[in-house]
Amino acid sequence: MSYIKPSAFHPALPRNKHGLTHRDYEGSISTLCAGCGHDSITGAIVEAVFEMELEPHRIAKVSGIGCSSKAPTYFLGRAHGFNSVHGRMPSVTTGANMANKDLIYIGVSGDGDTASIGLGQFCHVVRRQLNMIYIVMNNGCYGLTKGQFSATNDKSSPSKKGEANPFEAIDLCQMAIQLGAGFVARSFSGDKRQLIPLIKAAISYKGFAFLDVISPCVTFNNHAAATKSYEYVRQHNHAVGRLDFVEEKEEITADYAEGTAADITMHDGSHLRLYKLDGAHDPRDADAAIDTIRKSAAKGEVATGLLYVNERQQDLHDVLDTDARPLNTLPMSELCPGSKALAGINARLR
Ligand SMILES: Cc1ncc(C[n+]2csc(CCOP(=O)(O)OP(=O)(O)O)c2C)c(N)n1
Ligand code: SF4
Repeated sequence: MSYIKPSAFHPALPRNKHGLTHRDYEGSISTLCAGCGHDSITGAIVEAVFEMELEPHRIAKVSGIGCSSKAPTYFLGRAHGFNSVHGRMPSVTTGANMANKDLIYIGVSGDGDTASIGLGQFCHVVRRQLNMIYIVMNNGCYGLTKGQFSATNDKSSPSKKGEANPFEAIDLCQMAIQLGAGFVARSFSGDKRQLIPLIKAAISYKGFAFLDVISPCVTFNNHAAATKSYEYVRQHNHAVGRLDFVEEKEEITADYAEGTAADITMHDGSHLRLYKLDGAHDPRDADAAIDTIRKSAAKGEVATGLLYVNERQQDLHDVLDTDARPLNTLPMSELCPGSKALAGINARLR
């Protein structure tokens, strides 16, 4: 089976100022489970970049490991891409950005990739204020390795076997604000009306832009007692042996107004209550942003929208006062000062 999309398309498809169609912003066909929230985020990224009329070759996609980290394969097939190591997307992106600051860096990670193995890397890329968009596709579990709890899974939320999670969740948006992120937002994969503008704003932001997107895992949020659940099918149909069956599910969408809350029914019948911030929230106030997140959580709601923005953030290149030209464009004569200059530096250190 080929996952390469056919290149033929209708000649009347609208083209942007670069002569590119929507198709030119897509990637290969997704191999994720049907209905996975990560595919909806992929769709939102394609839409945002197409509408912004960015040239795909000006973008670099970097990810770690996980179903979420596979997602960059499914968008911007003409962009640069690097699928790195579990939890190490931030350091790889830092290296790439140091070498060429002229590209737009879209980092894609999972809640396991970021809040578990990659937590240290996450903290340091935030405090270094790397100019990038960091998207966490947050499903509260390790989807790729069969649904173990991740560190963002809510306390008491049951696993597919019905075991309650005994630990408090890490709130990545609160952490990002505390560590100095300049742009922090939260959204839901099925709410394109909110998500696409947030992605556009994050791309336009100079500095570290963090987007935590709640993204349901259709396969591992199944409740054990549900007759259509993964476990139930396995136990009650011996004919399928140990083959894993992933039932096709519909994408969960949400369309609700600012200043209102929406009750989202997940695939396992559990509920997620989203509250969309309105004009009453001042995103320039970091303390107020953390307060809003905490007060919403205390009411059993997840606050979504632009939580915090620092309009005067310096990025890492400003802090380090690097050359205005990208490092990869400097000639060898400038990059290497020669052995005489090196001998002088060494002499000063003796
Ligand atoms: C160093 C290392 N440790 C563990 C793994 C196994 N592993 C692969 S993906 C993953 C978790 C993925 O979870 P998440 O980042 O939340 O992504 P999701 O699949 O849920 O989108 C783990 C533990 C690995 N690939 N590399
Ligand atoms: S296992 Fe979960 S996170 Fe992974 S592709 Fe399937 S639905 Fe998505």
